Amino acid sequence: MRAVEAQNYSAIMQTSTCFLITFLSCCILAAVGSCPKEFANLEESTIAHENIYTYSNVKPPNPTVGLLYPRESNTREVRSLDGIWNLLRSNASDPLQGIREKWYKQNIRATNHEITLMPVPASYNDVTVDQRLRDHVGTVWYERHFFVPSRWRKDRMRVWLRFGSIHYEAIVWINGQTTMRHSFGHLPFEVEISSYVNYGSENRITIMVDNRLNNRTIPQGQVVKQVNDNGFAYIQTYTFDFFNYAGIHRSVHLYTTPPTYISDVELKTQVSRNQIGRIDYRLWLGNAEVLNVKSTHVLVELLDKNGNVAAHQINRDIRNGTLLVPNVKPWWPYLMNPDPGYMYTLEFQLIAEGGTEAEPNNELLDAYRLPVGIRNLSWDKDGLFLNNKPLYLRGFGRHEDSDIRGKGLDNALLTRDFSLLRWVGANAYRTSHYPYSEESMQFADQHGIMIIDECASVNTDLFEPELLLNHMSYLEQLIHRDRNHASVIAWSIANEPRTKKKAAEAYFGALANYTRGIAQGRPLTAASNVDKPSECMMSQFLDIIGFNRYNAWYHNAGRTDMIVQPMYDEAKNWRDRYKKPVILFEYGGDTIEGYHTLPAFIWSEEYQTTLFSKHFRAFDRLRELKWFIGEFVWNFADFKTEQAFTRVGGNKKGVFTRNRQPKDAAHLLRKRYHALALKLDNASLPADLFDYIIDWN
Ligand code: BDP
Repeated sequence: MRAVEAQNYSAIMQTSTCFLITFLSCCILAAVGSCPKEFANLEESTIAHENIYTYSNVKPPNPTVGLLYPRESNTREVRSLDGIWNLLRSNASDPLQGIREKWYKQNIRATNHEITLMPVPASYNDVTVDQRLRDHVGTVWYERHFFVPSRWRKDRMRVWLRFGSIHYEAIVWINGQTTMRHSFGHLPFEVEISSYVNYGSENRITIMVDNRLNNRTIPQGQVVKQVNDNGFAYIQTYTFDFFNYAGIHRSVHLYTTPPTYISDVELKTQVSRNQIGRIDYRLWLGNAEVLNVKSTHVLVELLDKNGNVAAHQINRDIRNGTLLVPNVKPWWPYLMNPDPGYMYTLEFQLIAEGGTEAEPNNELLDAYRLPVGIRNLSWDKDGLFLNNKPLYLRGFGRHEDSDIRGKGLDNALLTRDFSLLRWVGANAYRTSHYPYSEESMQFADQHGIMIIDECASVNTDLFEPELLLNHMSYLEQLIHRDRNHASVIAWSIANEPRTKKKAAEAYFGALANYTRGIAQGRPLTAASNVDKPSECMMSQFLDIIGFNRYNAWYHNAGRTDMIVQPMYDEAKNWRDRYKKPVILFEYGGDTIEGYHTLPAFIWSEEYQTTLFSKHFRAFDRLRELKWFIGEFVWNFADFKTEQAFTRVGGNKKGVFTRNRQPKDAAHLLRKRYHALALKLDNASLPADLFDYIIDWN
């Protein structure tokens, strides 16, 4: 019954969405390029109720261009549009009401519907006390006004509008005109709005945000219609274990570029044994057609932490180059070197040459500067190496999650989290289960925290070709966004997809093949949760085998005497099957802070501590085998989930509470992580690691 209704609803939605797409496509095409690709001649056969596809007609997505993080320079201005916006919730049974009634054509207050003041960035769900907003399924509308100075037109500036991320689908209007559409959460998108804005006066931005998930979205979900006390309600169902927050989650920026500008930068770095750093760069230019290439050059300057020039170059090739850095200070992870996270600033200046040789009169066309860490990354069948040293990763799976803001970017929280990561001695985390903010990636670079960068494919099932296209596109946008971060050491292409299914094999074969081609010198990994490695249809395509395993929790709950041997055997089974480096991406157990039991009992602080300690024993036996390259606790902090009888106030597997205070296990983990740093990299221990007990001498 539920499934049938879900289909009906999705049919209605697809029809109305088709209408919407047709209506909008003409307006949008100019701004965002071509329409999504169709799948011609889909090859399909059905085996035992499971659709098996070959995917041979799925064409890879077009590469993303642009989207440099907005930074001020002497040719660019950046303004924040963060703050308080107006929010209007559409009727849940009529998500397209605002489109029909053209809410984007006027101030939304003129619609006479109830308006809520809403902070940006933030998830809208938990900010107010309105349950309808918390549990809303469908569209909401955001609106605010902003000024554009007339100076920008006078100076022939291009004006860009950039979103750090919106959940999920977003359509953006400026002064009532459609400018763009983007469908993935957790990723940035932008559009040039120079021809849409009124200079020297007020402008209006209206955004429709749709939080619905279906079989073809990343991640997947289903909307079902269910009878309730008032008739019926639409419910968003999903299998992933975190609350489906929605809204404008990251910052909104208005920024300018000159008419001819640096639109994109790609960096690859290396460190040679004789301490020479190498940066290979590629530049993309906007409006470069007007340039007289013969009389244009790029001035490249690398500044060290103190602002001194470490290397510089004048390059007549304005698209590619190599910069050599003598006596380089390589980027090192936290506790692998006394000065971890060393970041240079790399500046590109695009210069048009004028005047005469005797009296040159050069014009600066554009300047863009970005931080860069210089390091080597490599891997083989036995390990992962940074600056040629083997890595052992100690860290967490995490979530972007906090009280009230939900998944909204919060710099205070970010600062606290990195402070805790360093306190606990972690050197890595996985961005489970979606890309984290660009600001957090910058923090990771600066703190020397290594990142397994995961895309938003969680519990993927129903492996349709259109899903594959979206999945590829998602990874392409993620890799494009994060390729220049020294901290990124691997791409995770999925978490716990249903890889026992036969259909998963061709799907992940095609996905890994595509992703490897754009991987920018990083290995591919993913988190599998199948019991038997031989049954995983995905792991054969990966460079690093990742698995999640909950011994003494989902397996043998209450039995902390059933951890050491099973854990050892399971990791070994993965190794024996795939002959690749192996990492444990998740282990742990829910723990109520302040709940104590002796002897240890499930859900108590003692139980979490014992469970961890038993795992450490297994990890140490595994570490001796060299190919076991990391241990990640699930989870860094408690986080909100959907309402379920298995979750009391959310998932409580955090080592820290949702409010970022330590549980008992945090102190134990801290001792382990710092001890590992001492043992493996000779790091010094924090003075307060062990409390004084007695003078043993
Ligand atoms: C794992 C999932 C993770 C969940 C965790 C749990 O990867 O998202 O939160 O289980 O149940 O399987 O705590």
